Amino acid sequence: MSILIKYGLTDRFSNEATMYPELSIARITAQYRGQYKIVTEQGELQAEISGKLRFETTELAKFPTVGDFVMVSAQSHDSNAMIHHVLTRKSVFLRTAVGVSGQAQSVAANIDTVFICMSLNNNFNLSRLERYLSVAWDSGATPVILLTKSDLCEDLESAVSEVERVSSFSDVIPLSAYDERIEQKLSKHLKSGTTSAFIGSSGVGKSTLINKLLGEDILATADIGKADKGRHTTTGRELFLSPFGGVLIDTPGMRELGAESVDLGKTFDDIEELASHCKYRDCTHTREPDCAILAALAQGTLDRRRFENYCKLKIEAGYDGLNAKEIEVKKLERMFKDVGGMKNMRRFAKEQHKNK
Ligand SMILES: Nc1nc2c(ncn2[C@@H]2O[C@H](COP(=O)(O)OP(=O)(O)O)[C@@H](O)[C@H]2O)c(=O)[nH]1
Ligand SMILES: [Mg+2]
Ligand SMILES: [Zn+2]
Repeated sequence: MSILIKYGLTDRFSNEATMYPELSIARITAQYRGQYKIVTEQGELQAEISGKLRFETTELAKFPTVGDFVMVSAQSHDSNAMIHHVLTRKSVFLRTAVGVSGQAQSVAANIDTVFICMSLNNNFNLSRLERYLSVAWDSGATPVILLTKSDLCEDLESAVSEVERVSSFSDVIPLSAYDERIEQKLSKHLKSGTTSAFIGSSGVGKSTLINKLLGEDILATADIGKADKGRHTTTGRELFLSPFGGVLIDTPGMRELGAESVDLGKTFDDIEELASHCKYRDCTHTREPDCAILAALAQGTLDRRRFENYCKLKIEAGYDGLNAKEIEVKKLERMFKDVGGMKNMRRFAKEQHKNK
């Protein structure tokens, strides 16, 4: 099998690549200080962005990132390969850049599955989980919930059912790093050629799990600390091929991912469905007569904590009082805040539409 197919190359990218017959296709496997590591059919190479691509890339989020498929020209003897184009992304995780612009910056691209990791001891928090789910659905990847450190949980069954109640569209998988054959528990989601990212608070066991799935201790975990400097600590900027199939990415914590762009409809489908039964279309669910949400809260069929978290995320994302269409526009505006503005936004909206 071709190397790149193992690394997740699909027809969608191969077809787009035919637009650049003079260049070769590659996937970015790591990024560090303006330098990239890429994998091509010929193996691993160092690469950098061509001057033209750098000049033409006006939005931070469009710069090549880990997971991108790119078009490169081969290196001439002892110089780096050049990245000339980024192929259209299937999904992307964004975070707001620190510093001047506040523009979104991409963390990882072309992820199929995002494993949201929450540990079953002190990290268990349904509101935080709902937040992760909202960001994950918005990225274009499919979230799967991993309840880690199951060895530390006394009542696994009720923990799992509590989580299932707030995540109707996602698989929920409890596991422990001490389990035999973790790869089998995740086999449905770790197919060869698929890319998975692990997100979750620091300390929940992401790196430990990824090491198990890689069959060797490649990533630094909390246990190793400073004693072993050889291990990778640059998490989030590197992807790895698992011997069990699939490509794995460790990503930075949620504090960095932010909740500026979220998909609440998928995470809170029950609430949005209820709201559609309110008498007034612009019901604020605070005091209106015939409000389906207030009724459900009073009856106890809708959990108050969940509803309050929904409202909080809506406000945080700036979606409060907006309908679905207005939210889409808002997301686009934010992406192009201080760059090409409306013109870029329309072009992007068109591309998105074409890719659907
Ligand atoms: N009891 C228990 N501890 C675990 C498990 N997985 C990881 N840990 C411990 O949790 C700590 C944090 O793990 P780490 O993989 O560095 O977490 P990360 O920050 O999410 O990458 C380490 O001390 C691990 O040994 C597990 O399944 N059970
Ligand atoms: Mg880690
Ligand atoms: Zn209402």
